[in-house]
Amino acid sequence: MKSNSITISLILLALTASTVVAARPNFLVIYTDDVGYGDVSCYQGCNFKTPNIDRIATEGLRFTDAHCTAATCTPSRYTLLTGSYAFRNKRAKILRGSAALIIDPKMATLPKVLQQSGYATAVVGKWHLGLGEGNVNWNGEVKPGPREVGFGYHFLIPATGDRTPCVYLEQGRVVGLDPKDPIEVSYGKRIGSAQSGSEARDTLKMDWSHGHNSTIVNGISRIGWMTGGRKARWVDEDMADVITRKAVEFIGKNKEKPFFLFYSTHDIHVPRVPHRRFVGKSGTGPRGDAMVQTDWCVGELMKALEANGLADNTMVIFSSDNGPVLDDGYKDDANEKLGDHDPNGPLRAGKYSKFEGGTRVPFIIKWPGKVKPAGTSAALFGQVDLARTICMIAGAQIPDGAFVDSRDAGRSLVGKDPVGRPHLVHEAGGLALRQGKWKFIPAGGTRDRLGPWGTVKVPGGGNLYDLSQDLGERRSVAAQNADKLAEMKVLLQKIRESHDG
Ligand code: NG6
Ligand code: CA
Repeated sequence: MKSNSITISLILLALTASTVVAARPNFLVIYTDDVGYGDVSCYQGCNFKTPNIDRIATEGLRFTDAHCTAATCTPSRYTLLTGSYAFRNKRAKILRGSAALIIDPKMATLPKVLQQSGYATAVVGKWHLGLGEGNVNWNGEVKPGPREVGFGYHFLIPATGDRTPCVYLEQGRVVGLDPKDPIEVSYGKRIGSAQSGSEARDTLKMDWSHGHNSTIVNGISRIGWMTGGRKARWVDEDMADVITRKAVEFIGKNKEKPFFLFYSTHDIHVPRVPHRRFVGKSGTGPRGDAMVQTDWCVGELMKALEANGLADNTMVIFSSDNGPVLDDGYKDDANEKLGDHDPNGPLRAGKYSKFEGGTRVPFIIKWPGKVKPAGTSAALFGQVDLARTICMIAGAQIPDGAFVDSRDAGRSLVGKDPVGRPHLVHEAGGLALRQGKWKFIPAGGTRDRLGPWGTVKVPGGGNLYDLSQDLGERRSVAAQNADKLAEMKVLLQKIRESHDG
């Protein structure tokens, strides 16, 4: 009798445990590259349609004031994964393809905390957070890397599509490397005898406009030098298919356990070379075609969730790593074929800028049963909060001292807090600050427009914008609001000096 009741208790315990495990949601973060506020059709009328992304909004919540941390890639990604503002790490700037890993493997990260609580974790796609300890030997095992910061699986574009090395890295190894044709990468001294993009300019598939004139791979010249690894070099046209297949495989393999998948697209970063299925589909040239391709990839991921019975228990987030850019180094008709498409929507400037267009990006969440369909939220939301918020939702144990700038934004993420963050730092070279409707840009220069750029010189005291009246940041009201300006200057300094993220 006694042993029977023990057996029953054990069964009940096991059932409860498995129910709890099953209830833990999966997280799919779709992190696009250089996609602006106006590049997704549910944000405003685009010249092309993004139906799969729009469907996430129809089934979920679309934020109108959500931000990545910085107006460039590396710092935004660093913050998303570490919950620490990137300005606290001096190395978190646009990295060369030969840069060492900038996340300390001892640091608690979003994937590591989830992994320690039983999640399967993966990053598929663009990395750009450095690899190894400097002077990486690409012919051996490359580490430390994603594995050391908490990703159980990785399949990477190591830096960017426009930087060498132009090969994929899977679980620390270059995919398809022929040991007889070893890879060497250099960001200083020129290596190899192949002609560069400057020398063989008339042979290029896509001409460069600034920079991007070193090693030629797949008919496109890149930043940085690279020799060897000929069979392993990627084909840009296939990149979206390759990484999407890897992500879909990961979903299928991990359907029995909770997972965190960081799917990080190369699109719509330069060079914009979509597969021929998408060429001409947007009517705005390669930049828009790359966006149509991204939308297709999103559709494939959604299908994979549905096919594996995971759609109902997966939180899907769609966002971008910085604002939009047009000519970012290649002559790809981004300006010429733009028509009346508006990559930054109502905002000013984009990538590289302290104006809102630098960091205010599409941010959409779908989480069936938890987030009501077809909503919009005007809450001020920062990707810096994803680390703590996701770990809290997962019920993971967050170590003391982890995620220094990351707040639990769970209520805002599900649409229950219409206000959101009290303040948010915006990094673009220097820092700017949001507080409610106010935007403070300290003295100095910042980029304007979308490439080609102009420079705006912000005068000594700094500029202050009231976004409720002036979303396009056209009229500084610093003189009329001297107290507010002074208060925000002090607050920004305080955040800079202490962990008051
Ligand atoms: C810039 C590159 C630009 C892009 C950017 C990084 C030049 C002239 N420009 O230095 O093309 O690669 O770095 O973009 O080289 S990001 O989205 O990864 O931050
Ligand atoms: Ca980017």
